[in-house]
Amino acid sequence: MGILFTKLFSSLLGNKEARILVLGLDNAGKTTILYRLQMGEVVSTIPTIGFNVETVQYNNIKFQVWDLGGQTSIRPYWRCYFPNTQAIIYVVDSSDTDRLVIAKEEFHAILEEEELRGAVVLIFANKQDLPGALDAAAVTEGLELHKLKSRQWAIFKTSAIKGEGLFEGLDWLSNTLKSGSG
Ligand SMILES: Nc1nc2c(ncn2[C@@H]2O[C@H](COP(=O)(O)OP(=O)(O)OP(=O)(O)O)[C@@H](O)[C@H]2O)c(=O)[nH]1
Ligand SMILES: [Mg+2]
Repeated sequence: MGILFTKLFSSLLGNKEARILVLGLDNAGKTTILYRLQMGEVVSTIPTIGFNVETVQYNNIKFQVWDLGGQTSIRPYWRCYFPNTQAIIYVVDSSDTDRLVIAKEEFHAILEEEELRGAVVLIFANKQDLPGALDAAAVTEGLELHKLKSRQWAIFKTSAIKGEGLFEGLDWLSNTLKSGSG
């Protein structure tokens, strides 16, 4: 009851809440992105075992952002977090061309999950500051984004280290979530 009223009042005030999962292979930059969004700073990270969760208030939306560890042995646990998710931020290390195929396979496996059928997808082609980083078109091709059907998605070039592209992506996400029914 209490939660229902809180939700009702916040939607009357124009405040929405959204549960977001940040997924991607290990070392893609997920944790760096989470804290860049939340604190506006680059923090030093260690590989995530489990998750970090923070609230990011942006454009009248309260994003509850879950950053999950991306190591091979941890990826099977991602699905525990799928229920009630409105959006996925999928982070790719654009300089890690060797593992782009694995990144693609994990990406399409996630999107086959029934629980994520309604989730919108924001892709961050991260680490654009590194030499040899693939551009958005090459990452689009590598992830085979043309295969996405009946799904709202967008890709942005980012550098979490330089703080570039992240809020442009969040703008797209907030506009897309606001225009949806949820
Ligand atoms: N050059 C560069 N390095 C980055 C960028 N984003 C993250 N990194 C670095 O990449 C390394 C891994 O970043 P994390 O944020 O810990 O990666 P993660 O995706 O959370 O990794 P897991 O927790 O293991 O899944 C760190 O050394 C970061 O400083 C970026 O945009 N450019
Ligand atoms: Mg991490």
